This record gives sequence, C-alpha cells and structure tokens, in this order.
Amino acid sequence: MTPPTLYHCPDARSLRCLWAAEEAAIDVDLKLLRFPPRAFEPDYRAVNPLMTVPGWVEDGRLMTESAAICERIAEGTPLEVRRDEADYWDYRNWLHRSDATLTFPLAIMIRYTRVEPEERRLAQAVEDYRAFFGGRAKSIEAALADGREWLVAGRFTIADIAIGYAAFLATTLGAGDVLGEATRAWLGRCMARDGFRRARARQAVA
Ligand SMILES: N[C@@H](CCC(=O)N[C@@H](CS)C(=O)NCC(=O)O)C(=O)O
Repeated sequence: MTPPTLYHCPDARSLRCLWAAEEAAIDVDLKLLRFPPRAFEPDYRAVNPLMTVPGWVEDGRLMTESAAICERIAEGTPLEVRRDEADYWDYRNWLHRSDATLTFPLAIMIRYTRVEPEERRLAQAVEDYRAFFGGRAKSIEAALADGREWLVAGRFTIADIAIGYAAFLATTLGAGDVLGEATRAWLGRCMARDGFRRARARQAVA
C-alpha cells in the first residue's frame, strides 16, 4: 500500500501532522519544502494551489488543514477522543481553536519578522499580535489550572498536538514568556515525548 505523502516545512504547522503520524506509528512519505513554498517551490502549486503546508495526499485526495489531517491520522487510535467520551466536544473545540484562534496571531508575527523583506517588516504589528496571542493563550492556562496532565480525556491526544504546536511556535518566535506556568510545564511534557522528538529529528534529515 502506498503511504500518504506529507509536504512539510521544518517547524511549520505541518509539524502537527508529522508529530501525529509518529505518535500513531503511521508511515508517511515525507517531502520537505523550503519556506515559504510560494517563493521557493513553484512545482508545489500543482499539488496544492494554496501553496501552504501541510499538504497531505492520500488515495489521490488532497487535505490542507493541519487539524483535519491530525483527525485523519488519529482515527481509531487513543489519540482521538471518541464521540461517546465526556470530553468529545471540548476536544473538537480545541482542535478548531488551535489554528483559527491561536496560530493565527503567530502567523502575523512570522510574516513581519521572517517572511517580508527587511523594509516591509513591522515591529508594531509583531508586538501587538504577540500581546493578542498572550490574551488568547490564557485559555490554555485556564484549562490546565486544575493540575491535569493533558488537555482532555485524561490522556495525550491530538488536542495536545494541535495546541502544543501553537505554544511551541510561540516559543520559537520569542513569545514563550506570555505562556502561563502550567502551560509551560505542559508544553515541556509535550516536547519530551518520543513522537515529538522523532518528528523533529526526521524533518532535520529528510
Ligand atoms: N489553516 C492551515 C494553515 C496552513 C498555513 O497557512 N501554513 C503556513 C505554514 S505555518 C504556510 O504554508 N504559509 C506559507 C504562505 O502562506 O505562503 C493549517 O492549519 O494547516
């Protein structure tokens, strides 16, 4: 059987999918791209006209949303929360929040610190969206305030991967200090997992 293909840039949102695949022990054909693909990978347009990563191709079908791809990977494994579990709707809410609410302000920070040429960089936008992210990240701290180890269902799930990636990305952008104490401890647990370490090692050598 042909494994799914994952198009990925190191430490971009597609890391969620690579991490989930490692946790689920799913074989993927990893294609490493330079960031941003629209500037450096013109051939990728034929695969994903959005020119974003992740791109996930399986059975001739393209998926481009990191949280949805994580749901696909987690299906039938303990990484997903089943509909008959008490935390099901919280779990679904975290998956949507991961990108729509939490990664969005970080994407603006990336654009105005790394992607735009020097003369178009906007320190004010970076500072404003850093604070904006900090406000939104309080929702993670509130969820972990009762001392729980993982976000939902009493076990590690793709909710931890999707939200953990946003917190990790914040640290790579110098915004780790806006995360609360419980959030930083939980992020440490996420990053100490073999699955996370293997995913990062794989992106380095692919
Ligand atoms: N909602 C999508 C967003 C995908 C996305 O915007 N990915 C970024 C990388 S973190 C990207 O490819 N940016 C390149 C660009 O916009 O040109 C997801 O969650 O996967």
